[in-house]
Amino acid sequence: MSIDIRKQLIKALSDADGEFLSGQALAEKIGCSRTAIWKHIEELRKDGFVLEAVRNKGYKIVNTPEDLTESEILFGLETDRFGRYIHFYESVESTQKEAHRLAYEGAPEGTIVVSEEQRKGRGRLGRDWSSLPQRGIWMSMIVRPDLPPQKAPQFTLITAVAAANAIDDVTGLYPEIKWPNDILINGKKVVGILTELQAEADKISSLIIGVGMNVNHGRDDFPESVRKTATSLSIEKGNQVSRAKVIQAFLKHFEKYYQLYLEKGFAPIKILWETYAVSIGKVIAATTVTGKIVGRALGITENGVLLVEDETGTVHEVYSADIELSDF
Ligand code: BT5
Repeated sequence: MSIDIRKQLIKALSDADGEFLSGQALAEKIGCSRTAIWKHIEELRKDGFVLEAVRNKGYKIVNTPEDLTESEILFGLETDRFGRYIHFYESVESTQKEAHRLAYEGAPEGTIVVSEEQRKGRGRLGRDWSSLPQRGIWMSMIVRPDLPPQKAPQFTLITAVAAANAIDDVTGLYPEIKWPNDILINGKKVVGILTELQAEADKISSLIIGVGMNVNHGRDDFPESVRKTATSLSIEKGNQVSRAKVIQAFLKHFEKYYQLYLEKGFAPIKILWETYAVSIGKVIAATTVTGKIVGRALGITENGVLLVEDETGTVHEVYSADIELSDF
């Protein structure tokens, strides 16, 4: 109940757009006592919100906290469902693991798990994902589309478009998507996406979509193994970037594109995806579990499958792979 008041309070203050709201007006809007409002305002202050309180006028939010908190993600969030249920941690092994557990327990669509740090962040095929405390966005999302499991890979592409769009909005940087799950800036990886599945027979029960985004890393923050290939928004931009703003923009775009996809299918997503795609038209080497295919990336199909034409003219359908851009 009290979490509810806090959420509604943040929403009311954020909707007020810098105008003062009186304790009485807030209490009436939320349906609680003025004492409860006062108590929650104090709690927000402890969380690092800067609030101005003026006699006879009421309260307004002047500044949001530097650290990432659940309240900061909620403050200014424009979505209906995505991010409305937040499980926030200081440290977890992997947000994917927590989200899987929550999904099994019946958590609703739109639930997100965010952690300041991951001790065992993971990439595809059991690879590691470096997730330093306070530097990045380490987040998993629960999505429950009424679709067969074969559609799951399309969600990696929907997520990539939403993440690229969010970066573009918040920083003005120019992100490029490398099929299937990387976002690059100036050729270096800034985002990795991991889409996992819980399915019953021929129906998706839930998708657990993990997004790892390097936001406020300095160059030396990265482990040696990825220092040359990874980058962060702040390295590229030259200043700190608000993680909460990027999460909010991402959730807004994801909700919008997901809705578009449910209504119109993958075709409009494909067009958006192509505007950000870096590898299309180029010669690439695709390493799959069954071997390596070298050829020109022709584009993606309506199902999000990559088409690669080798030198004999044979067109291969690539469902999952690591892609390298080559010069040959
Ligand atoms: C990915 O795998 O790119 C998917 C990464 C997904 C991470 C998110 S964070 C929230 C959620 N919880 C998790 O535990 N995971 C998800 P893949 O395409 O396999 O790339 C992994 C490779 O990227 C590694 O083998 C490294 O070479 C490189 N790498 C590791 N950490 C990196 C980082 N922080 N930035 C850039 N590259 C990194």
